[in-house]
Amino acid sequence: MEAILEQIFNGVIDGDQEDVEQNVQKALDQNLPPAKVLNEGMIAAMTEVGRRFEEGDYYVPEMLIAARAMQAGLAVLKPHLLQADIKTTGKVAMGTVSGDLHDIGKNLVMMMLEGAGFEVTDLGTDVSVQKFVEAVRSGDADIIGMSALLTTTMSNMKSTVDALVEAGLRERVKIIIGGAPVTEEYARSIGADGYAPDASRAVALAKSLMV
Ligand code: B12
Repeated sequence: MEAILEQIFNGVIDGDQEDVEQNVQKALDQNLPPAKVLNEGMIAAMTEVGRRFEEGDYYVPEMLIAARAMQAGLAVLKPHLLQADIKTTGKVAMGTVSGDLHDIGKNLVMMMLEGAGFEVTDLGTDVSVQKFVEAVRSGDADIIGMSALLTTTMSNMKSTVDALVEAGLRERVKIIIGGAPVTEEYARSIGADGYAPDASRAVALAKSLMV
């Protein structure tokens, strides 16, 4: 791995915001592809952070400062992940489901969707079923995107799909879901229109649902 990617990886793990910002900029100056910086530097680091948490080597505060460092790096990377002059292909409203505060993955998916020309509304984190339903009712979304990182909050995706059916709004919108514990099979089982394991495949999925 390029030395600079290793430095970014270590910076995220150590939660060193300034270091990550500077090294992401350096990597871009060295003409490394933004997607490589993202995947091999930052996302790989968050996977390692998750592993350390699972092993009991990291606690919530370490996880949190790593997340902040990742977000600082993402801010530097964002303009480079976006491509200019693309026509809008649809409206997406994205949120992390009720009870869940993880938003790095959601934000990344939103960034990539924006880059692909979608008009994206951020419903935030800890989004209630009602708020998702309102976003559809108000006509602000062709697609609803739900993110969940906890096995305990995933079921709120099903509650949202069920509430949309009950409100007679299900046919008006496509529903896509994602997040670490979510699977294709789960998406099918709750009646969502699709699942994607990462942000670039989320874009391909959203595009495929707009045709
Ligand atoms: C950072 C982090 C935190 C941060 C979050 C900061 C933030 N602003 O997001 C903080 C410290 C707050 C946190 C808190 C907690 N966390 Co946490 N956290 C993580 C960690 C390390 C990384 C998550 C992350 O950002 N990954 C990087 C992003 C880029 O990946 P991603 O989110 O998976 O998103 C990608 C895809 O999934 C997909 N995607 C995501 N959303 C969507 C949506 C759609 C529509 C689509 C199509 C695709 C898609 O595309 C994304 C981009 O490629 C994970 C470990 C892990 N490996 O996931 C644990 C993890 C998710 N946390 C965990 C736990 C247990 C908790 C806490 C309960 C800990 C505690 N005791 O308090 C709390 C819960 C707080 C709450 N109510 O939400 C567990 C969950 C276990 C489980 N199975 O339920 C994990 C898996 C750690 C572990 N290995 O045990 N956490």
